[in-house]
Order: sequence, then C-alpha cells, then structure tokens
Amino acid sequence: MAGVSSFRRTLFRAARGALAGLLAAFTALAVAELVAGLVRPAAGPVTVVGGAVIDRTPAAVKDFAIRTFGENDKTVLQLGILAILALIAIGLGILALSHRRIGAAGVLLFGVIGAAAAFGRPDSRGLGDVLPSIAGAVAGAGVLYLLASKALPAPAPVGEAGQSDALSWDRRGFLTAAGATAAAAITAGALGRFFTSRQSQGAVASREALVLPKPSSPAPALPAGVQLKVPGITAFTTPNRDFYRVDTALTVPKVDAGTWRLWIHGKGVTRPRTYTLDQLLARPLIERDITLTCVSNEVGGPYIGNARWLGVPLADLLKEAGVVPPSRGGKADQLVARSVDGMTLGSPVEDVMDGRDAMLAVGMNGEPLPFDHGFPVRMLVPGLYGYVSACKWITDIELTTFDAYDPYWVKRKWARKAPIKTQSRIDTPKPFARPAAGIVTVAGVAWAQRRGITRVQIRIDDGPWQDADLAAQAGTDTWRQWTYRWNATPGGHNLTVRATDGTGQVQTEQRTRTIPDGASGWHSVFVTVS
Ligand SMILES: Nc1nc2c(c(=O)[nH]1)N[C@H]1C(S)=C(S)[C@@H](COP(=O)(O)O)O[C@H]1N2
Ligand SMILES: [Mo]
Repeated sequence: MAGVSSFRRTLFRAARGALAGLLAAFTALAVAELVAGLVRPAAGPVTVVGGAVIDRTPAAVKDFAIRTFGENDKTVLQLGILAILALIAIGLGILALSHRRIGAAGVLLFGVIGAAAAFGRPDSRGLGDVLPSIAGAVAGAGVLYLLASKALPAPAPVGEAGQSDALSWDRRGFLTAAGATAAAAITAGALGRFFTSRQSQGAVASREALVLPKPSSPAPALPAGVQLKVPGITAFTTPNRDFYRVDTALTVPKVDAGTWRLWIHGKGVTRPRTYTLDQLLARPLIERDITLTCVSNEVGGPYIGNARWLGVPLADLLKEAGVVPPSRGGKADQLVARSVDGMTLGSPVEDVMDGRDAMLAVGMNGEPLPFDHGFPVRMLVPGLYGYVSACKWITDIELTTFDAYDPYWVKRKWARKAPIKTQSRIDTPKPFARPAAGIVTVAGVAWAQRRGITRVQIRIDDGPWQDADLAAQAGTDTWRQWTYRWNATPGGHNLTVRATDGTGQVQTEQRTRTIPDGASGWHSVFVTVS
C-alpha cells in the first residue's frame, strides 16, 4: 500500500504543478490581451506568434494548410499554438515545484519569443508592439512563482520530520491563490476584449455611415442568360458572405474610414500625393463585374468569386501623379501596394495602365467593402491573380522596379508576374454523385479574365470532345457559365471539361501545382450512374 499512496502523492503534486502552470499561462495571455487592447489589438501574442509562423511557413506547407483546412486554416493554427502553449505550461508548472526560479524564467522566455515575433512582423510599429508579450510574461512568471510556493508542503516543523503526506501542504492557501488568479485573469482578459472591441467600433461606425456615391460609369447591364437555371451551379454574382477569403491576417484589420489615408509615391512619381477616402469618393467612379481568383486555387477549387465592384480608376490617379508606363519610357515597372497590416503585393505598371479596369475599389455588390474584403479600400486588377494585384486594406502605393523590390509572396517563391490561367470547373454533378441514367445536366463555370471564354467542351470517359452550351458572356473579365446535356448510361464515368479562351488558346492538359504561378490542367469528376 505504501507504493500506491506515494504514487498518488506524486500524482497530486503533478496535478498541482500542472494547474499552477496552466493558470500562469492563462494569466500571461489575459494580461497580454489587456495590454494589447490598450496599445494595439494586432500586437496580441497569439496573433503575432501566429503571424510569425505564417510568415515563415514554407509555401508547400501553406498550400497544404489551405487545401486541408480551407478558410479554417487560421483557426487551426491558433488552436495549435494554444495547445502547444498549454503543454509547455504544464511542463513548466511541474518543473516549478522543484525549481521555482527556473519555471518562472521559462515563462519569461516565452515573453521574449512573443516580443521577438511582434518585432519581426511586417506591420510592426516598433517597441509598443512588444509590450503585450512582455507584460503578460512578467505577470505569468509572477503567478507561477507564487502558486508553486503554495503548492508545496509547508516546511515541516522541527521534530516532526517525515510528516509531509499529501495533506500537509497548505491546500486552502493554494486553492485560494489559484482561484484569485483565475478570477483576476478572467477580468483582465475580459477588459482586454472590451478595449479591443471599443477600438474597432470607430471603424464599424465609419463603415455604417459610409454612403457610396453613384458611379459615373455604371456596370453594363448583365445580358439576359448569364445565369443558367441549373440546380447546383455557382451563382453568377457571388454574394459577399459567400465570397472566398484568402489572406494572412489573424485579426482582420478594422480601419477607420475617417483616418484612412493613401499615399502614392516612388520612382517616376513627379507629384506624390496623399488621399483621404472623401477625396477618392469625390472622383468619377466606375462600376464593373470582375471575377477574382486566387493563385492557390487547385484545379476545380473554390477560391474564385465574381462581384460587382465600385471604385476609382487607378490609371487616372497614377497619370495625375506623373507616372508613365514602361512602354512609353516610364522608369517604374512595378507598382507595390502595401496594406495596413504590412502585406505587400506587386503588379506590373504596364498592366495597370493598359486600359483595363484596374481600380481602387470601395464598393462590393452595392455595399461598402466588408472588413474581410479590405474596407475601406482595396486594389483590383482584372486578369491578375489576387496575390499580385488585389491588396486589401491598402494604404500605400509605391512605384518601383521588379529588380529593386520583391513583395511578400515573391520572397516566398511565388512568381513575380502571374496572369490568370484559362480554367474551367464542373460544379454539377458533384464528385462521386450517383445520378440516375438518362439525361443528366452537367454544368459549371469557365474563366480567362481579360481574354474571355469562347468555347467549353466536355469529354465522357475517353470519348470525343463535345461542345457544351455557353451562357451569355457578361464581359471578358468575368467567368462564364456553361451546361451540357449528357445522356448518361449506367456504370462509372469520368467527366472532363476544358475551355478555349478568346485568343483561341485551348486550356492546357498539363497539370501543374499552384506554386509558383497558378494551377493548370483539366478538371474531371467521377460519377456512378445507376
Ligand atoms: N492585405 C492583404 N491583401 C491581400 C491578401 C493578404 O493576405 N493581405 N491576400 C491576397 C490574395 S492571395 C488574394 S487571392 C486576394 C483575396 O481577396 P478576398 O479575400 O477578398 O477574396 O486578396 C489579396 N489581397
Ligand atoms: Mo491568392
């Protein structure tokens, strides 16, 4: 029996250590949250460490994360960070029972890691950003030091040696201290949340108050029949709430439209200028239907959407600033857009100024941009993948050269230039569907922004390519729907689609990965007809 009770004693002791460690970590995070709420919400430790992890994740792993977790990839990352922190906290807590100073020092070390992560983020504002991590770590270290001392047996009075059984430690003292710590940490965390939400309230109010002006150049009316009436086909216009979201932001920037500024400057800019939102809104606005696509979209993937955007023609702003495209002797061939969270995206100046509807968008499907999609202003360049054109929360445009500067994704092995590849996708039937024999409606979308879609073909198994029926084409910058009436026979069948763009180029069969400049290859779907 002696063995069992000593085992239980060890277990109780370890549990006390674990609890002390977890409470220390919880306190550290809560205090950091509170300080971040006062200084800058984006400088909270989980956000900065997560951001640092994202910045350093190899392109292949990032691709895997997007593929596997989709738009939940950030939640998975944050939960992962919290789980690792919890494990380390338990370890440090148990260690602190025998080595109080070392345990507390371990917590401090995490503050240093958080501070370093904050300092190294592209949007770092310097020393203020390290405060949350440092303050949290100091509080956490203090809590661990205190709780560890209370979790130990009181020193045995002289003459009563050997009495240190599981009950001789000051149980009430430990539990009181643990309870008080938890209460204080919860209060600190709640206050932090409160301050954070108060900071974003200004931005929310500025968005609600924003009345979008009428475009001086409205979108051409959509031809009848751009939207096929086929169950299961993608909507021609993607509602804002369904529009895909791809970015590195762990906390979505909440920018106050009233204090927002855009600076245009750099090589060949003879008249650098800063704009307010009101100044942009006072200019002639264009409204266009444009399909936006992510370079990380796999063949058949979901990272594509089409919206009606309202914005300021970007080429006009550049001309006013004195910018001349390279083809007419301009010095800058790359336009680098920078967002409030430090993201940088580079587009060819030539493309932006070649007459296409490149814009600084303020409206999306009739409302101000949602925060997720870049409020108050984002850039859009039809025909280019999002990572080389579609800067959300934009605040700075710098004219430079491709030789002089590599933006965020290019530093991470993605291509400097990335025009959108011709692609097509089968939306219905779904993979592994079991339609009944007879007429089955196959339908989907195809896109080749700037070039348009002139033909879509379907192949059943290894049969000949058959023309699909095309829906009306809204414009060359939007996707186009198509449908094919298939006389399905029982058994397993493979359906494959390919598109031809407006230049006559047939979508290539050659499969490539998304890295470095977008996936190519044909989409196919396997179904079993019953
Ligand atoms: N500030 C910022 N802008 C950004 C990104 C980002 O990570 N940060 N991602 C880009 C990428 S890769 C794409 S595909 C589009 C996606 O825009 P959406 O989220 O509105 O669909 O935004 C682009 N703009
Ligand atoms: Mo993207």
